[in-house]
Amino acid sequence: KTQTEQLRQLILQGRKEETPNLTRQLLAAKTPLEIVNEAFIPALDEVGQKFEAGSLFLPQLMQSAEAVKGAQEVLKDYTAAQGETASNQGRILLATVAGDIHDIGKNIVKMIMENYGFQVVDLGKDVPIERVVATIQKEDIKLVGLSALMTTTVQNMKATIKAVGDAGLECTFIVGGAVLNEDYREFVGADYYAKDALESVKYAQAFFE
Ligand code: B1M
Repeated sequence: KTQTEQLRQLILQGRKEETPNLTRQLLAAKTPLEIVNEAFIPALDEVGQKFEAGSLFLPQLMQSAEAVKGAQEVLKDYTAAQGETASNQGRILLATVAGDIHDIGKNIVKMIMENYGFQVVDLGKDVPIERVVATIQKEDIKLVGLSALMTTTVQNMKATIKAVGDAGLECTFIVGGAVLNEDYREFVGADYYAKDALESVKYAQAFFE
């Protein structure tokens, strides 16, 4: 078995004590983004499918998420130590919308954006609409990335974007998250749909050019 396959298995089994170490070893051969794309995402997708099919339950889903979080910390430390990139590429606010506590994807986007020299104002998860509006105003934010993982919370994404407009603030919105697609982007009134972290970087670079 390859190490990548082993990491996938550890995540599936929710073995959170073991994922950081294996991730550290894998960094000798893979980039952080390769580890995300080849191990984290496929494993979490499989966990999500099994959860939906009822062959795996919430405690296991949580264990798998924990196993990824530990591994992600390793990637974060690694990229931070590498980070000699210019850090004035522009500023972006990131938030997982109200009602939604999924933040693994948002945190990956944050890590990669920082790695590319963007300054990230991270409001975290389950962020109240008023808090997004107030921060944009206070920090004079022009580019916003919103994450939503559930069909139910896509509504709050739309409401957040609308509230920013209603407050008379002009922002460009990039949206992402497992359930998002071009149709949802249009529905919520965002400017861009980013399918992953690198696409987010691409839109941010174009925005600040
Ligand atoms: Co939940 N969950 N979960 N979950 N969970 C999903 C989303 C689900 C699809 C699983 C399923 O049933 N198949 C389902 C939603 C169904 C739907 O609405 N269609 C679901 C559900 C139902 C729930 C609960 C309601 C379960 C319950 O309690 N009964 C509950 C929700 C609670 C709440 O939010 N109010 C819940 C809870 C959890 C955990 C806490 C256990 C855990 C989250 C831990 C955490 O994030 N801290 C969890 C997990 C892990 C998942 C799955 C398995 C994996 C999500 C993930 O992290 N993916 C997920 C199934 C799935 O997605 N396959 C599922 C990996 C991550 C890297 O991908 O977030 O898509 P993603 O991010 C990508 C891109 O989308 C993009 O870049 C990232 C990197 O490539 N991107 C952006 C994301 N955000 C962006 C923002 C940007 C740009 C790009 O802005 C610039």
